[in-house]
Amino acid sequence: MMQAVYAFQIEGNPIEAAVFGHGHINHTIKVKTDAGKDYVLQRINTYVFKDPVHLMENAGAVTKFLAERVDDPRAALHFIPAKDGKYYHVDEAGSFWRMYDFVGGFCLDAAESEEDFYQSAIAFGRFQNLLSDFPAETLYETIPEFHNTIDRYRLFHASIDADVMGRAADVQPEIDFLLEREEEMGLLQRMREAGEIPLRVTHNDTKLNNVLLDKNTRKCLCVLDLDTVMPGLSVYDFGDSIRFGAATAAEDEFDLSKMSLDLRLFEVYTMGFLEACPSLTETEVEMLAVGAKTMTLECAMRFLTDYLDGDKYFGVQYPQHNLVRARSQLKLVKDMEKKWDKMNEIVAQVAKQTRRG
Ligand code: GN1
Ligand code: MG
Repeated sequence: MMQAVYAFQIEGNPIEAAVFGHGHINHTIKVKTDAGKDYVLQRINTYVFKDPVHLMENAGAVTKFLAERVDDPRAALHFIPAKDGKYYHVDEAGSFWRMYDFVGGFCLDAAESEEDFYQSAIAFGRFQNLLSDFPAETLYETIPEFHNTIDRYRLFHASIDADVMGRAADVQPEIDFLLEREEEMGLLQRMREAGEIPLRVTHNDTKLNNVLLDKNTRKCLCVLDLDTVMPGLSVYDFGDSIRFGAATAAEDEFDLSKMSLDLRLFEVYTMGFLEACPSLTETEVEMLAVGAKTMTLECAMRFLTDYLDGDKYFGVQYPQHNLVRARSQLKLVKDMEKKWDKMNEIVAQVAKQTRRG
């Protein structure tokens, strides 16, 4: 690890290094130097991210673009180049490292107030808005077809047909529910192909815990974890935040009666997102609720596909874990269908308040 620290262009000499945060994917270390500087050093998980060079090119290009457009230097991650000028270092063991400035602040795993959730909406809306004239097509797809719902259905069909674990018969109601919505859930993808909604830079992991908040003001500073930054649709990012943050229960809640959509939180997030991202087109705004439903249903389908495949992608703590997750997400979809008109009314009303012309 020390070899990795010295590979980067740091100020001063390292005097302290300690494991930092509780990420499950990358290994993170905080480094202090005798010049009074703090850095974050990360080893990228190359099992999950097969193409770390392109991943870092994406992250480097996006953060550079952001840094040129914000006043507060803490509002964009600042990667430290290695001594060879690249934004990563490969050590003798083949491990892949990167480093960025540590600017303080904190992250939350769950919102403690509406204001916290609002701040995450501002952070992701601002991220989207600042990148609205970034050429999205120049970014690499770090995970190809990540939110191509039509392609996710193709994989789902293949898993049902293969039924390698013999689990399909027991989950027929869930399978039927998903298949009944196949046509409807391809809508965003078809709109994207027809050029009706623009290709954007998307974050793809728009959970509250990827937002850095200021210690003193508790306001958002910036968005973290740029590993899945890719070309995509703005409504995906909006939708995934709703799926995770506006739900009344955890993603793997067993008691389905606890799972529903909190309309107040939906409204709060919509307000923050639209205020911070005036560059969304009319059509994108009209599709926000569709984005929330699509991301939730797609996530349910990914969990169920993995359950049918024998739990190869998502980590599981018990044999039915992916099925429990799929069912909780499907319950959330059902609740969205019940509240569908209300969701769209909220979007229209917030749009009227926050957007002019
Ligand atoms: C995975 O592990 P985490 O929370 O960063 C997944 C997301 C899913 C999420 C569901 C790269 O994200 O797409 O929404 O699980 N990330 C990847 O909990 O597949
Ligand atoms: Mg993540």
